[in-house]
Amino acid sequence: MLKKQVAVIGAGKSGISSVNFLLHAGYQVTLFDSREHPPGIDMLDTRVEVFLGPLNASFLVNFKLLVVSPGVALSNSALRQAKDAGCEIIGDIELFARALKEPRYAHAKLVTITGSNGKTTVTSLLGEMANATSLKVAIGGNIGTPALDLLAPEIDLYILELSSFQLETTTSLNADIATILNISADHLDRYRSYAHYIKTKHIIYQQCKKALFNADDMQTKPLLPRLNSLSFGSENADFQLLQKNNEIFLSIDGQTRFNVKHLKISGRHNWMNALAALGLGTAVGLTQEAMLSVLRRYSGLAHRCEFVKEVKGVRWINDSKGTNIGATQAALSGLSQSILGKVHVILGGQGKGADFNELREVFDEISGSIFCFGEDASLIAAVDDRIQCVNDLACAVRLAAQVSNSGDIVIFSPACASLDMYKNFMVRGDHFKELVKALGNVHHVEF
Ligand code: UMA
Ligand code: ADP
Repeated sequence: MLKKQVAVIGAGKSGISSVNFLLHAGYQVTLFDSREHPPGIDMLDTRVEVFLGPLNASFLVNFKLLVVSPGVALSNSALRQAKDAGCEIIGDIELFARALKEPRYAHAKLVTITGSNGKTTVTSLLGEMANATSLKVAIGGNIGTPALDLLAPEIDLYILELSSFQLETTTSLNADIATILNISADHLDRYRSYAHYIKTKHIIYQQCKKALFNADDMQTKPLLPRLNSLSFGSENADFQLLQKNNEIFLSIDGQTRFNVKHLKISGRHNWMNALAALGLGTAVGLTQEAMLSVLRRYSGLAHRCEFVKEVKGVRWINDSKGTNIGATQAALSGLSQSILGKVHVILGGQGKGADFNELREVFDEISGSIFCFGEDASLIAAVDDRIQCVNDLACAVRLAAQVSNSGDIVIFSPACASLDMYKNFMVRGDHFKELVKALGNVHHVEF
């Protein structure tokens, strides 16, 4: 009997994971990648036929099922022609969702997390909370490990971070609880409009048993009125902030549970992330004891408002993962009020079609200097006369060191993707950290 044929598009992490899953499930797999020499291609199972170079519709139409990687836009003309010819287009998350219905996996619960910002923080925080119980937990998706690589009969709880790219090719998630943490403009170079981006985020709620939305951001509220839902937010929510004796607490159902001064992650946006994790954890039955003990010790992830070093009284912060305007707004908001000195900002990179004028308000809160670099530096500089364009990150760090004084903060929160000058946001953040650390060494010589 002929084996069922599937095409996998993209030889990155999710593509290779899909190939392995499909081979194991008995499919005959053909792999396509638009690069001429994708790394690791020589290590592939010899049963897989590989086509490299631009996607060709006349090849693709021969397959009933195409499994497309999240980095490949569905607007690609070859994919559109294949779809018009009747090919089914899905992604690795849809393969995962279908597999999870198999009897050997069906006992497990699934939490799915999306949003423009805070996804990785909430996913890892919830993961630590779940790991503090006796449950067997698997954490993956956009955060790093492809979802299909997590599948195992012994897992009790899957926690998936999902990007809008992954949601585009997903139709049957069926999560026990799904959340959209917040929505602000991002990836507008990939979507027809902001409304299209929002609609894509809402795919996460399809067939979910319960939704958790952000009461401060009604764009996140499920559109299906009868969907069983919970909310988190500053006020009027199931998981909200409460003030008591001039202190702020995270609360559950109106009961104060955790004083935010005990959180190691800073900023109001992280209070929201903590509330969201409490909401998701409660919905899947984690104990409050486990969740609150993790909140007390969780110190956040690298490249997200990460303290790097104090040099001559100036504190340097790496927020390289601030890759859109909403993230940079959250990172900068309130910083000036929390310190005696000035806040200086370094930003820039690829703007992904964003309107940088939206940063004007938060720039007005800041009294320090602003330096920008990268592909869209001129668009950023047009927002405010105070902004100075420089050649690169090294130059920005050097100038920021010259203008800052003891008691100030310098934060690198790019509001942009890194791909114009770096492999990814981590390499960019590591470069910033290196520059700051070196600055400490030469400080007494140069200044
Ligand atoms: N490719 C093509 N044609 C194209 C575009 C890409 O053939 O038009 C090929 C590339 O040559 C490459 C492969 O596709 O070989 C790359 O696939 P990919 O870009 O989908 O990346 P993966 O390695 O599969 O990683 C993906 C996610 N990447 C993207 O969504 C861009 C990873 O998220 C995720 O961790 C991983 O799956 C596992 O689930 C990264 C990301 O940047 C961190 N996500 C974006 C974000 O967070 O903003 C959405
Ligand atoms: P994501 O995975 O969605 O990109 P991360 O948790 O990695 O989110 O955080 C990325 C950046 O977004 C952080 O560096 C911070 O600047 C900002 N951020 C984090 N949480 C929030 C939030 N709840 N609201 C707005 N911005 C946030």
